[in-house]
Amino acid sequence: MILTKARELNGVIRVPGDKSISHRAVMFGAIAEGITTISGFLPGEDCLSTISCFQKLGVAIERDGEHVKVHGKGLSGLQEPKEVLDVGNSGTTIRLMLGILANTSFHCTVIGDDSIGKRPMKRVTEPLRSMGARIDGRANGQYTPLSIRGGGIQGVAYTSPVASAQVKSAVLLAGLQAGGATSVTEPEKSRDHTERMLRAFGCDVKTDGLTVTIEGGQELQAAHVEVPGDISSAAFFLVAGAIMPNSKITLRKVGLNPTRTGILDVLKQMGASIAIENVQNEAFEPYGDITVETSSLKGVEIGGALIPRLIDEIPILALAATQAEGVTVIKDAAELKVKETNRIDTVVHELQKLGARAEATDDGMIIYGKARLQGVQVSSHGDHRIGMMLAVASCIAEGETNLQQAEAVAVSYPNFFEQLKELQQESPR
Ligand code: SPQ
Repeated sequence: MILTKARELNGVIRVPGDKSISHRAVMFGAIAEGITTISGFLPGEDCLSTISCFQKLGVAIERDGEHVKVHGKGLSGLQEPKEVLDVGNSGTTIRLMLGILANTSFHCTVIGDDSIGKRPMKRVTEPLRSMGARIDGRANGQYTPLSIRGGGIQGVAYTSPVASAQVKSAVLLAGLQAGGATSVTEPEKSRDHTERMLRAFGCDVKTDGLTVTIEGGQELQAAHVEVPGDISSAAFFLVAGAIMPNSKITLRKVGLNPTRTGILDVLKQMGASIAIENVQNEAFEPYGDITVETSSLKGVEIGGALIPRLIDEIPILALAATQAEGVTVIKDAAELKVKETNRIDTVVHELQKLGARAEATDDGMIIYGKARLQGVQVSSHGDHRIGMMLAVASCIAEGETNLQQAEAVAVSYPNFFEQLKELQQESPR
């Protein structure tokens, strides 16, 4: 895809539904009693993989655009699939689904694309095995293909070495079906969509600091889920609006769950002009409208407990750092190495191609501002977030940027390029 430098970005848009919440709404609806309805569902490839896997497990799911109806089967109603369960590119689908399958008496084989084949699965297969699930797979259950036959699982008190919502959720979803209580303790707090949604489906889930506990044997009751906009998708336009001249962008109904809003904290600290309005707190996930305007940014240090609150936004924050005065240091983010790509290496490599000064470190990166970017051939490497970061970079880069594997953005943001174009065509403010 050939992208050219933009003059300014102006307008009001609604970003698509939150990916993490969309996945969970389908999965929890599938194992609940009754019919779950979802509005604002993200029709991205990852969430469509979740629908397809649960359909293969015998769940009737109807979708009309962003509206989804899930005919719940209850906790013990899933059926042995006749085909392999293919999660495509989605880490959330495979890890949470393994937790759900940990107590089924039947057999399943789970696969994904090349990227999924490189992502570590022991972080979930190990605790699930310790609960009694029988899981096998390549490299002793570290990589796909995985095969699972659950049944007879017992609660566990699990201390996770990583702050990961996928690990926490997999163990809690198994715990829901296990004998006794299950608790998960993490080193830092990861996103808490699973805990919030389980409560919305009628479950008792206790949170005490970094430990979450659930009693086995609870039934989920179908619910209506309204999915707010995805702050991880909004992040691309938040940075675009801040680094582009003469720009003002408003993003409507964006999820503001505090475990996800690290991007807002950091952009404000960098000096970005950001206003949040119309905040709604009654739903189980808060949301509001965010407006960003052209800003002068300065470098910052990002690490510690902030990292899980913005882990998926680091690629686009790195681009913001190339346009900030001074140095930005990102540390404690080794988890970036096991995402859709090694996001430390791909971000640094692609930004360097565009003329930025960036260095990879063991657990993050160092970026020196302020750089004048020059359009060249770049690649998403099949990683949706790298693709969108590079598309935003093309708006400020001189000349033409040739983005390879642009189609990867459909994983989480199918109408990204349309909205980017829309904002370029709005009349100046
Ligand atoms: O689903 P997947 O492929 O893992 O997607 C990513 C992303 O960038 O969209 C990570 F690559 O988001 C994860 C996120 O990094 C989604 C997620 C969730 O919904 O629970 C949690 C985070 O991963 P983790 O490993 O920290 O739990």
